[in-house]
Order: sequence, then C-alpha cells, then structure tokens
Amino acid sequence: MKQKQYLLIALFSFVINFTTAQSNSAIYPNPQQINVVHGTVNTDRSYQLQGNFKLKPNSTAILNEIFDTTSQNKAIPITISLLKTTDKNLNVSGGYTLKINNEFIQINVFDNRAAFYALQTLRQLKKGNSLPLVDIVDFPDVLSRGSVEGFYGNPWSHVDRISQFKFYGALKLNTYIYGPKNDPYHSSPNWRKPYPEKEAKQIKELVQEAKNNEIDFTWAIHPGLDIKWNKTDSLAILNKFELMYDLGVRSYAVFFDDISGEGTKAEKQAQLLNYLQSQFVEKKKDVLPLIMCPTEYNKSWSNPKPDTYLDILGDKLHPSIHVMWTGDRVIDDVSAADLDWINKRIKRKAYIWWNFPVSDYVRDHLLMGAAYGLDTTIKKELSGFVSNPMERAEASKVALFSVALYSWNLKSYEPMSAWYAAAKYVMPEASDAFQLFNEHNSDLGANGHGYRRVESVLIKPIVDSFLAAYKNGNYSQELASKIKIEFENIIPVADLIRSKSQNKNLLREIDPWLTQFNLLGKVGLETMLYLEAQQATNKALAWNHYLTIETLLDNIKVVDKTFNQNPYQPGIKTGSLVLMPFVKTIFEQAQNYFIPTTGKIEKMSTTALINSTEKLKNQPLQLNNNSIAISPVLEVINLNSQEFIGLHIDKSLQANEFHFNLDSSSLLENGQFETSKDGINWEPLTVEQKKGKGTVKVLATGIKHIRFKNTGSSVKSFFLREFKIMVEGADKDVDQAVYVRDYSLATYLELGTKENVKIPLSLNKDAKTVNLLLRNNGKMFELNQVNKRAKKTQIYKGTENYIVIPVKQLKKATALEIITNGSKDFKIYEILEN
Ligand code: LOG
Repeated sequence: MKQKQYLLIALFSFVINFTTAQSNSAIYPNPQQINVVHGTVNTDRSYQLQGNFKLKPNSTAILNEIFDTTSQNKAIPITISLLKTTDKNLNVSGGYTLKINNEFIQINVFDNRAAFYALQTLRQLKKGNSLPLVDIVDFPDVLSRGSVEGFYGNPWSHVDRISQFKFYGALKLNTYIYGPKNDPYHSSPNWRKPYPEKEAKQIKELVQEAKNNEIDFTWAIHPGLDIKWNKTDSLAILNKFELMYDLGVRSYAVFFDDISGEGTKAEKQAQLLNYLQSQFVEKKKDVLPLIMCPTEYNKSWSNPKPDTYLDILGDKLHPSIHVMWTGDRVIDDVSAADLDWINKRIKRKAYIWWNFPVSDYVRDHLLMGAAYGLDTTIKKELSGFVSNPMERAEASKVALFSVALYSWNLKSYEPMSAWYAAAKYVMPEASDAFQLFNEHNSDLGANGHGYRRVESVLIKPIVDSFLAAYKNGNYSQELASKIKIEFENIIPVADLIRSKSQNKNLLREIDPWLTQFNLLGKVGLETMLYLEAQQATNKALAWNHYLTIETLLDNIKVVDKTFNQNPYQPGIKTGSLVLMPFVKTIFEQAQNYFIPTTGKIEKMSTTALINSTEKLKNQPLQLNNNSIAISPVLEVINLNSQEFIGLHIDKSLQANEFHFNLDSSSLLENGQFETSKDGINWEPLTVEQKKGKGTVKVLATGIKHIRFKNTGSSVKSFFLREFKIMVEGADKDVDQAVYVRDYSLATYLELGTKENVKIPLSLNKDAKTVNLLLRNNGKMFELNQVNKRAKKTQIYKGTENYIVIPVKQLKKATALEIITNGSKDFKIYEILEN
C-alpha cells in the first residue's frame, strides 16, 4: 500500500515538472533543481526589497518589469541576500536560489550576476499576471559561456552586438569574445594601432552594454601574422591592452590561430602571455584571466609527439591562462575522449571554441539546424564553452540558444527540444513557419572540413522510400501525398515570416533564403503534380508541369546567381540535402519518361563539351540556332597541367566565329587556345585578347573542336564567363534538326521572334505518331507539313506545348515547318517518332 502511494506521488510530481518544462513559463536554460508546488502569486502589486544584498540597476529594471510598481495592492516582500552555503556548485558566479511562496519571495545570490539571473528566471516564470510557487537551486555547469565573434567575413554591426548581448543576458550567457578576423585593428595590419575614434566609442558602448547584461566583454588580439618576438612588440600589445582598458575592457585574449612562420613558436607565445599576465593582469587586479587560442587549436592540426607545441604551452603558460580548443578537427563535435587527450597536454581544462554555426567556409548556406554532437558528461573537463557563429548575427541565435541551454546544464541538454524551443524563442510571431524553414536549412553542403548536419529529417525517410520505389517503377500514392503536403507547407513560409516577424534584422539576413525557400516549395509542388500526371498517363499535362519545373529551376538559379555574391561560396542554397536533390532526380528522370530510348534511331548531333576536368563534367551547353556555348561557371576554374576545356560541334555545323571571356590577367602565360578538325590533331589558335577576353572573327573551314589548354606545369586559374562558337548549318535543315533530334531534353532549338524553322522528317516504318515537345509560352503558332514538291498543308494551329500527330496524317510529308508568328523564345525540345 505504502509503495503504491509513493509511486503515485512520484508520478504526480513528474507530471508537474513536465508541464512546467513544457508550458509557456518554461525556464531557459533549464534550472539545476526546481520544485513546483500548487498555487500562484499575483504580480499586480509592487514589491518591497529586504535583505543584505544591494541590487544593481540592471536587476532592479527586471523587477520593475515583472511587478506593477504603481499598484495599490499590498506589496510583496522580496528578500535578497548573499548566499551562505558550503555547496561548491552554488558558490560560483551566477549561482542562486529562488523561492516563491504565497507570502514572500526569497533569493540568495553569489554575486551581482547571480541576482540578475535569479530575476531573469523570475521573469520567465511569470505567466500572465501570476508567478508559480517554486523552489529553485540553480548554478552554471560551465563557468564561461557564450560566443566568440571569430569568423572571417563581415564583422557584426554595432546593432547586431547590442542585440546579442540582450539575448545573452536573458539566457544566462556570460561571455562574449571580440575577435572578428576582418577587423584590421584586431589582427594585421593594425593590431598595434589604437582604434579610430568612432570604433573606440562603439567599443566603449559595447563594454557598457555587456556589463548591463552581466557579460564579460573579452577583447582579443590576433598579432601572429607579423609579430616580432622582441621588446617593441611586447610593449605594443601591452600598450594596446592599456588603450582597451581605457575603453572599459576588463578581459583579454590573444589568438594565434591561422598563422604560419615565426609567430607559431610555442615558447615565444607562452613567454608573451606570461609577460601580459605579470605586467598587465596582475598589476591591474580587476582584469579576468587571459585566454589564448593556440596555433595548434585542434587535434588534426597538432603535433602528436611528446614535448612539442601543446605540451610546451601546458608546461610554460601561467596556470591561470585559459587555452582554447576546437576539438578533434577545426569543425567538430565535442567529446569526452578528445577533452581527455587535450587537457592532459595543456595541463588545464580546455576552453572550447566550438565552430558552430560559423558559416564562413560555406557562405551560400544558412546553418539553422539543431546543435548536436555535444557530450553531456564533460562539465568537469571544461573551463569555457563559446560558439563561433555566423556572420548573420540574428540567424545565429537559433544555435546560440542551444549553446546557452547546453553550457548551463549539460545533463539536461536535449538537442531536439532545445532546437524547437529556439524557434519559438527567436521568432515567437511565426515559430512554426520558422521551424519548417530551419528544418530544411541545416546542412552545409559538401565542404573542405567535411562537416555535415542532418537536414529535413522528418521527410527524408519518406522521400528515400518514395524514390527507391519509383526507380523500380513503383509509385506510392501514400508517400507522394506526404511529400506533396511538405512542399505545400513550404510555399507560404516566406510570406508568413516576412509579414509576421518583428525582427527586421533577422528578416534582412535571411531574405534571399526565404525567396529561395518559396521557390523550393513551388518547384516541389510542381514536381508532385508532374508525377500525378505521369501516374494518370497524361503526357501532355506532365509535359506542361515539366516546363514549369524547368522555369522554376531557372528562377532558383537566378536567385543563386544574384544574391549573396561573395567571392568564396556565392549564392543561396536551401533544402540542399534532401528536397532539392529529390526535385532534380525526378526532373532528370523525366528524360526517360518523355524520350524512352529505343536504340532504334541514331543520335543526330554529336555536339558536346570536351574537357578533362572532373569538376566540369556536367556543365550544360547553351545551344541556339546560330551559336553553341558552355554555360558560364561561377566558381574559379582551376586547370591542372595539360588539362583543357572546350567544345566539339557536330559535323553538320560550320564554325564561323569564336567568342571567349576566360577572365584572368595572365591567360596566355602557359596557356593557349587550340583547334582541331578531327579531335586528334590540334593546332594553336592565335587570338587577340585583353584580360582573357576576345573574339576570333574567322575560323578555318572544317574546324570542329576548340579548346583552351593549360600548357604549363602549374595550376591555371580563370573565370569561365564566355566560351561560344557561332555556327551555321552546312545544310540548313540538318543543322536545325540537330537539337530537336538528339534525344536530350537538356538541349533545344530556340527560335527568336518571327523565326521559322523547317525540320526534315524521315519517318520510321513502325512509327505511329510524331510527338512535338515544345515551349511556346502561350503564344499561337502553326505547324505545316511539307511534301516533296514543297507543298505545305497546315496540320495544327494553337498554343499547346505537347503535340501528337498520327503518322497516318503525315504520309507524304518530308518535313515539318513551324511558324511562330512572332512568339518570343519559342523552344523546340524534341521531335520524336513513337
Ligand atoms: C578560424 C576561425 C574560422 C573557423 C571556421 C579557429 C580557431 N580559427 O580554420 O576564424 O571562423 O576556422 O572557418 C578557423 O577556428 N580556421
């Protein structure tokens, strides 16, 4: 009996705890201990402060927000006192207890920061006009928690940083390390110089704002690119630290990451840090322990041999100096084994520099995914945990929210629920839409660090099963409809977020990704409609959906080539792990659906890209009535020694002119253009060019191949902006037939305004119909059959894109003529005999 009762109570308290954690009054980060009792206290009243602890204005401001100081109701006594406890956990900066009962509120704090945190908790507990009755014991697991603005690219703006600090304060993050790589006064060339007046003033303001939010503002210097190990440079750093001290800075770091040469020596680095320790930190007395980022800041870049770099730092560095560490690699999860390894070498607890959600090496992606891969058992092994975020400050808050939850209370950290809560916290006005956006904007795409994140996790298994079945000729209606719903849900996300979110800076940061996300939804939905038409064996309808998919994919490409055109990873990628590949797979499969290869008819055109670099093997061609070109490439092209890139044109074509723009200031140094008639014997082509750009007006008769080749021994780099051959048909009719009889939907014949075309027909005995796959953009056109004596008979007039003509009707035809009547961009993809 007794046992039963006990069980019931346990269950009951579980329910209460559970509802607290889930309800609106959830506390972020999770307190270490919380007991909730039934009942509430009203906040429609003022408060009366008691106790021996004097609140600072930043804390009083929170109280004034929670309670109605103008109310006539009886004030509630709030006692705030200094903690008196032997509990080691609580005796740390930020440690507090908070008890709310019917009569009073009692708060015990370790320091100012703790009082501020207790009141942040109180604020989060408030629901409507009441506070629940709770008993909380709370303290941070990791002493320094926050961010290191340590990325390459545009540093955060002043407004960004202020907004971060408010966010940190509310979530009990206490550390911000200033170290933007592209601030010339943090790094070379100006680290020795004082900040200009405007920047100095802003830093002063930032230090103040950090203080208001109980954040240690750490200013970092990055002198290693050109430091000299002499007295002058030691003094230069000391002097810069003094200047920063005058601006209010009371915490400092020295970074030696991403440097080479003289600056990398462990003994010298340790000597400098120890010098700053004795000459600055110990003299000032009110400055926090120094933090240093080593040159070997991750295991894969470190010398594993004993008594090398890391051990030297471990031995020589003053024991109070923190040493940063990114993990087994530059970008990595954080594991107990890794910490064990590094802590032994540096003879202290590592200060984790977590390279997430930094995106300076994948700038076309947003990293909005869950923060996972963090060991929850290592609180005793860390001295600090800071995240290096994205250049997009507001968008980074999704990950930073999780960093706050993790670093405060490791054991209770659960990545998925933290991630869902983050969407609600960062964008309460449209949290579901934001969550869906985040779900499909998590992975980084292929990158040099090999770091990947899961993406689209809920729909991925469905997409995978659907595709597996589809490739085997099976179609699952059930799975298809689930995928369709996902795309339908994606379409309105951009509008919802844009119209509801109050955070203008966040909107500005993610705007092009929202545009792209909307297009992803549309192209996905269109893909599902295409599949439905295919299921209903309605080829004409399927073809129209195919055309729309193609248009939407073009729009996506335009967005990708218009926005965020940084020189590293330009563009805008979204849904790149699961949803975009799904659309592209179906789109490519359409080729087999519309043009089943019978093998009966020989391919008419051999026009092709010729190249010897793997990277460009799928680069599409742009084919027109009178020109053939390689689609421009955004990224730098790197040709290794003897590699080439060029075009081969079909034998039916005559090459007239050659236009090129291989943007480079030294294109013809160890590089040349070459032509060939047979693809075996090559001759150099003399060109006149300026910065890699030029035209060859006359090409010798019979040339069928043109290429650019790296004739040197080292890599040759350029941008492929134009590589185009103007062509003419040796026999005009055959020429025009080339693209419409090549059995590829990727190439087409494009007719300009009022351009008409005659395509020769050579009907196969077994053929029953002739199918035309067109894009006429809704404009009227005519189709005639032409017989041996050039007599024309109209067989179609209309606006359809997919036309089926029974062969019976074409008995005497030797050609088809298409008259576009002024339609613009009329495309003939394929004319097929079925
Ligand atoms: C840099 C950092 C950069 C990050 C990600 C450290 C310690 N240093 O590879 O500035 O944002 O990786 O690209 C780094 O991580 N170097």
